[in-house]
Amino acid sequence: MPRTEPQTVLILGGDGFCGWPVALDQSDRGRRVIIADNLSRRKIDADLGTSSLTPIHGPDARLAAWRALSGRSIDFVDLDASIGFDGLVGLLEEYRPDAVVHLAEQRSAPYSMLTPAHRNYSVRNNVMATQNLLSAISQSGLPVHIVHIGSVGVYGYSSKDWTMPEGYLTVRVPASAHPDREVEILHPFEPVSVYHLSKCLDAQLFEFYARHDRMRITDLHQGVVWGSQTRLTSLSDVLINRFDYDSIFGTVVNRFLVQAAMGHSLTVYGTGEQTRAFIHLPDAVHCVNLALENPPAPGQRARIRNQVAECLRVVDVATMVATQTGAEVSFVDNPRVEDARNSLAVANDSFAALGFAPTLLRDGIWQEAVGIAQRFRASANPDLIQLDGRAQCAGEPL
Ligand code: USQ
Repeated sequence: MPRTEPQTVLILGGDGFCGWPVALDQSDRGRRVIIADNLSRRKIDADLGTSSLTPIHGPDARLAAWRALSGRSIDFVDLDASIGFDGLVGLLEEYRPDAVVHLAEQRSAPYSMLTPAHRNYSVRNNVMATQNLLSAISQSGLPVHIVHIGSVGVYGYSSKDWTMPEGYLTVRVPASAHPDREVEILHPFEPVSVYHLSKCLDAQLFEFYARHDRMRITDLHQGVVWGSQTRLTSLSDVLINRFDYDSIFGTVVNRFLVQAAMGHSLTVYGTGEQTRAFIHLPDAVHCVNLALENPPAPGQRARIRNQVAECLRVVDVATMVATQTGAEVSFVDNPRVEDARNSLAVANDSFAALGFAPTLLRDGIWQEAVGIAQRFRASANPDLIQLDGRAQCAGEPL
């Protein structure tokens, strides 16, 4: 399939941690961008008593600042994709987007495991947002390319002595004729949380709609994101992106950076021998664009790309941050249900073939350590470092 330039891009979840920098990047490329978001991430903060380290402005202020700085407009629509099927159909009819970037999902593994209500919310919200989008596109008949942010964790994290392939596995099936037949199947799922389970269910929906409705779908299996800003979110404090460091939504590298800036020791869970895949936020934004410009053809199976730069053990990440900042490393009881140690290697050949040259943590961590975490450290709240999420959310999730 030749490289294509989408003209109009609808971004579901464009108010979130990855969605906002993707929206700015797409607008900066001269594309018409529409954000649809129900601001649920901000509402979850209010429920949990958490907040971004960086003070984030509301959508109207952000979009006005972007317009003033760039001369470009981004439309904003308040829409909950998990219940807004008619709204999605209306958006597709009104804007006729070439592509939809789908990030309208609850993205925290710990949040998805807080209570039965949070488990149910995570599955209902994530799966129904995906189903509504696919069903709305099917109804519209438009040749929309969907780019979805999935997760490496749908496969579990144990690739032992092989490299995790990009979504599909070749298996040998005993056949009546000799030799046995080789077929490619979706890589078996082994989710480690209800959140990851919701991404597995998404993947099954993509398999169906790509095959049955000839829909063009790219599923990006993304690793743990580190860093919080891009060139464009750094243009003005009104455009600044969120930076989570609490124990429910904060991802591990960013938590360590804030902990170091606060003079807190780095909270390595267990022995820190959990190996995870990582990617820098600006690289993740770049990869979304590469995926948008390189869609699968109609009738092809869902294209799965691993959006990953490298695999590292948590303890090695902590050592890197400690070396750069002088912070102490502490080993605390692991509040999560996960393997104490695992080996993991993840293929990223498909993005490498498109020219992706990732920033590695060892090359970028110093910049992050002296950057935003230092600047806003005075507003960091120590109570968020180890939050008792269950106590925080007596009520129902959204
Ligand atoms: N960890 C610590 N100390 C901390 C926080 C985390 O040792 O203070 C450990 C965790 O136990 C875990 C690892 O660091 O073993 C990664 O945890 P994380 O919170 O950074 O990331 P995770 O829960 O896996 O989820 C994040 C995003 C999710 C994305 C996923 C990619 O929230 O949206 O899908 O990373 S992946 O892990 O590859 O599935």
